[in-house]
Amino acid sequence: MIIDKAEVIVTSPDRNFVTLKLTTDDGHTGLGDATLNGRELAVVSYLEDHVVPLLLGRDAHRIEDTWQFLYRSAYWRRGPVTMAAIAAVDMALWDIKGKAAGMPVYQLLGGASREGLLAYGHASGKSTEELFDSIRAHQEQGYRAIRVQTGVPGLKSIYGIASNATYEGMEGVRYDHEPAQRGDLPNEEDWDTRSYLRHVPTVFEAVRNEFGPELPLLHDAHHRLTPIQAAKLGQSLEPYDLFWLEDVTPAENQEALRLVRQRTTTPLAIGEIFNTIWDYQQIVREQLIDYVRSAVTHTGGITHLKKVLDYASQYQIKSGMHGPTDVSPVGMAAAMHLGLAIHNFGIQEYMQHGTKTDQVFQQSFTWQDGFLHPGDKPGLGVDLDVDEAGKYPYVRAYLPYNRLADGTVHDW
Ligand code: GCO
Ligand code: MG
Repeated sequence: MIIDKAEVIVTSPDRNFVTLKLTTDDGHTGLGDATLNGRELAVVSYLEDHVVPLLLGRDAHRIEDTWQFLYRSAYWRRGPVTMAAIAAVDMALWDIKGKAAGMPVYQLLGGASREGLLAYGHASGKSTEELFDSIRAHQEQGYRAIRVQTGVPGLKSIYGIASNATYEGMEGVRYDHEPAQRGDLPNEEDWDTRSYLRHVPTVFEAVRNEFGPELPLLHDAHHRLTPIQAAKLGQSLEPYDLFWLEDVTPAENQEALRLVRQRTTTPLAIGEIFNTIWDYQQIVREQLIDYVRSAVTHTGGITHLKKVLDYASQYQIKSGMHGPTDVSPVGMAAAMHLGLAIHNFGIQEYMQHGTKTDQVFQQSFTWQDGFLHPGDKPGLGVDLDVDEAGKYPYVRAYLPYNRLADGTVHDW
């Protein structure tokens, strides 16, 4: 089973997606997600200019060997561009192997460890009233776990708030951060940590009073706090029993989480911008986190993320794979197969793709009563309609960024 064709397909149905399609000499095809939000074309070039020539003529069955070859032969290791490109190759090879075996990928990973994957969605509102409506709309959609983000008094715009509050069926809801502004330069947002730290606990108090103690609630601080501020937030949220508090400090400094950990029992999740097992080395060994947030797409594919999660499992740390709409349906399918197979699954983030995206990518997963399942089609279970994809050319898009009141750039 020799790889004899490798194509990189860029399409922008509701937002940009980069997909690698591999074809073997015996006619099997495999898809891999290589989407890196806001820097998509860097991965396209990495794949087309540097990886595709290395793939042609290789045995498609040799997944581990291909991974090690691409990783080690580059010499310049790691980083989001490299690891997204390797991830796409890895996913496409698992897809091919599944199709060749006539089995869904989760069977090749050891079979199902559960019936379905508990998933959480993103509720948000500028006001408490809007937030409550959004939580109810998510519950009607079947979500049994909900991330809560709100506006902060005095701030104009803030990460994670839907800019269009039409919640019925959630069709048309757009979050500030997705898709990144299309065809434009990045939006500038504002930030004030003290107002945020004062406001957020009052929101969670209101949500608990309205929705009761059972509903699993999550919150994302999006890398904005210092360790001491993060510790303070974790403490102030303890009465509201969060499922997790995400990305409290910037991801570069693993040690920052020590101080946070020593001072709060609020569970911590981190890792959506990590790309290798080495980014997790210290925080897993020292048990500084509870959930691994990496996406299959940004962490070297199924092969590598499985190693991260197996390592984490020794410390009772669970998965909480990243699943925003900038992970394509192919990347989401890979996450679902991996999540179904591993023992230490925690929760899956699930934001629904738009209708145009669903027309480009035909998917076999199911979403029922708050649980996802990748389906039983051989491989990953996703097909890409190339003609449909061709209708939507790439649109340059940036994520927003932050400045403090005095003009200083702050973590977004
Ligand atoms: C999340 C993330 C996303 C990121 C986005 C950037 O928890 O889902 O924080 O919303 O901001 O993936 O491209
Ligand atoms: Mg996040």
